[in-house]
Amino acid sequence: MKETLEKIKLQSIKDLESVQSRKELEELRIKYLGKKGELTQVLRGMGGLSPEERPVIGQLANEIRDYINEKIEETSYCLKRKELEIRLNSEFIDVTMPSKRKDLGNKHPLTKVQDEINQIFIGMGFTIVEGPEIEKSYYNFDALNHSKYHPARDMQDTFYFTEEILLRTQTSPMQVRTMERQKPPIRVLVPGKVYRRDEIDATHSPMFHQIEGLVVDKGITMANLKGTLDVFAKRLYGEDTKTRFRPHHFPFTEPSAEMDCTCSACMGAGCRVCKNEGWIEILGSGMVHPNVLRNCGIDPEKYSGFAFGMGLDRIALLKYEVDDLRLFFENDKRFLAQF
Ligand code: 2NM
Repeated sequence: MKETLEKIKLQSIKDLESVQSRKELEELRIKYLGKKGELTQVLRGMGGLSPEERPVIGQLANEIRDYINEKIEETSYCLKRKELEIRLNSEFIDVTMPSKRKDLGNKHPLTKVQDEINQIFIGMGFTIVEGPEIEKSYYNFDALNHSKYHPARDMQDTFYFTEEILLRTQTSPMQVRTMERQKPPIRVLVPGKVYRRDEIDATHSPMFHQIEGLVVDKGITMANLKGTLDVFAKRLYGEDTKTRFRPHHFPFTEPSAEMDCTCSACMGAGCRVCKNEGWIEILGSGMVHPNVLRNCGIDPEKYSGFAFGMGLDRIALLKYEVDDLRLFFENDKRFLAQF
């Protein structure tokens, strides 16, 4: 039995030397120390030994078991180290390597034109204000001098929640709110989304963008209106741009005028962009109606003002020579990435 044990010890040393993986090591552990392992068998057979032999063989068997256990742990540790080393080498990260280019995106063309227009008016002392898209019909129509029978109030043209609550059709309700809470001098620009019941096509959308401006102070005249808007046109389209004003009608201004600019594509010579007119209509304007000032608690005997409004979408279409408004709202990255 002693010889068997010595043989087991020698064999286990050999086996342990040739072990290549932790799986093989585990197999080896089972081979010697498992339930049916070689050493376990020997220990089981000790019942047949004489009382003198038993402690001697027992001690030797225990020594060999401890020895094999120790060797297995040692080998296991070495194998783990080796595996780690291999992983560290193969999973090496070069932190100095340039990163993959991220798709950064860019500003929407409408946002770009909006920012540009905001900057021009900020440069002339205007403050940008924004307000609710869900409005009271009082702010959208009544306060702005629209008669009870004005066609824009029709259910066919405006999105109503109730008789009193609607989606604003212009940003001027915010100008009323501004005049209600702020004493002149007032110089504000109100950009934002507006809503009208339109069928979608290349030039119409039920949601679009407006920019309206308002100036109220003592002694404001049509000359201030024309001067301010002429400077705006020159800043937006270039210093050579000329403007002209044509009489018009709006409920909230009197007198009212529409402003045209010389076409920036052909400098007034006539081209595809201006449909051979040489001029492009870009905004509506006028002197704020005394009724509107009164509705907002401003005395029209003391103060006067001018206001104007323009469609951002149309200005952007012209600027980038895009021929379909829907492209601005479809959010196709291939289109938007061009700006
Ligand atoms: C326009 C044209 C003309 C306008 C008037 C006002 C207010 F609140 F002062 F009465 N805000 N915006 C106005 C005037 C808007 O858009 C084509």
